[in-house]
Amino acid sequence: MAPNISIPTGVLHEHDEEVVAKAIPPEVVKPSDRKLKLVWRNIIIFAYLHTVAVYGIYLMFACAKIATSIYAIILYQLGSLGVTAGAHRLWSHRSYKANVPLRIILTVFNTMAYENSVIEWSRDHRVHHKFSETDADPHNAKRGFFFSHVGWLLCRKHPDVKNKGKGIDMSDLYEDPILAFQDRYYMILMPIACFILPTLAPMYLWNETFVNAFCINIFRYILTLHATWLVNSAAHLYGHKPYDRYINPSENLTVSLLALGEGWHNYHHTFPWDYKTSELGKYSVNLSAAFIDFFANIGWAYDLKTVSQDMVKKRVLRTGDGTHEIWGWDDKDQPKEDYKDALITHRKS
Ligand code: ST9
Ligand code: ZN
Ligand code: ZN
Repeated sequence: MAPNISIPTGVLHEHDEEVVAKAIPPEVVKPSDRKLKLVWRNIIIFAYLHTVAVYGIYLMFACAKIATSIYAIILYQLGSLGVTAGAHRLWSHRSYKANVPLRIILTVFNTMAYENSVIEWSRDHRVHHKFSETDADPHNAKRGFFFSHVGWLLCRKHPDVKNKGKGIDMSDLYEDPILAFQDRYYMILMPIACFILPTLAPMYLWNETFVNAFCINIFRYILTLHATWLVNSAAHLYGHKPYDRYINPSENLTVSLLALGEGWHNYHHTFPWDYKTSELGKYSVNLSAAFIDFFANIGWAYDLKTVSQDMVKKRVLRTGDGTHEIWGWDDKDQPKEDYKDALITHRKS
């Protein structure tokens, strides 16, 4: 059931200096706070993983069994679903509810993706939505493509992330025993689910070599990471803004294809409670919605939240950039009154 009120996304309008000044009190933001405190452990680990991943790509074409590559692609999809349908849509945004078996499946998938525990991931993500594009946003896209893509994982967080993040309510997730279990035993569960079992399975099931199985699995992991990170970087920088032209998040098809439907980011930041994270019901560009709909059909997912067409239309006309495919500025079928209303709002803003 769609709620009939618009939830503030916490997004600041670039032009609104007063709002920005209120959100980031001058005493909190000092130029020195942005000084990078590099975490060399992470830099070295990511450099190593990327080198192995590149070798994994070579092995896929040079000597690995085809089954190993197909298996890696399937694991990429399953792990990604643990992030998109799990950590993101179910747990960070509560955009639908899931029964215990589905929550267990999603937690297993999520652990295969190693993007930190659901509780840690969701805390950062709730902070990201509430303080988007400010220093309190863990991957503040105003600090550039590299920082929002991966740089933020290679240095200490800005003090604002921790200070303002303290105010985020996470009690709903701590109360879920499945998530509490994952969080508590993460450093045991994650290596097993993300690295050990995915490497052993091809070796035992179809006699793949250790090197092939290991390197191709690392490639699968790095691919999942980059697909996810692109939502923070590319989808915050490039694309149209049919729903809200005042925010950075944009509609990005390439990111949607790689990230199983998570690149429709202008829509998502405007209507974060929609389980589809997009207006589009097309499963080809939103595999995560297909997954949730499937489980809704068998009764494992329920109370799916979405947004009424009327609410979308009003928002498009009030704050969109004119690129919406139905209610954009150059649509011949659009009633003249709609143009008039929209232009008046345009002038006011
Ligand atoms: C990874 C995550 O890759 C990727 C997330 C991307 C999110 C994308 C979202 C886009 C939308 C959804 C689309 C999904 C698409 C999926 C597509 C799939 C194909 N609030 O963190 P620490 C406090 S992970 C409140 O250590 P440092 C807190 O007290 C990759 N408080 O900060 C905390 O203590 P505790 C693998 C906060 O020391 C304490 O600070 N993982 C918050 O500055 C210390 O926290 C890695 O590589 C907050 N938000 O270190 C690990 N944050 O936790 C990488 C912190 O005890 N991480 N506090 O409560 C690290 O090594 C470190 O976090 C660090 C920062 C070095 C980056
Ligand atoms: Zn979100
Ligand atoms: Zn975002």
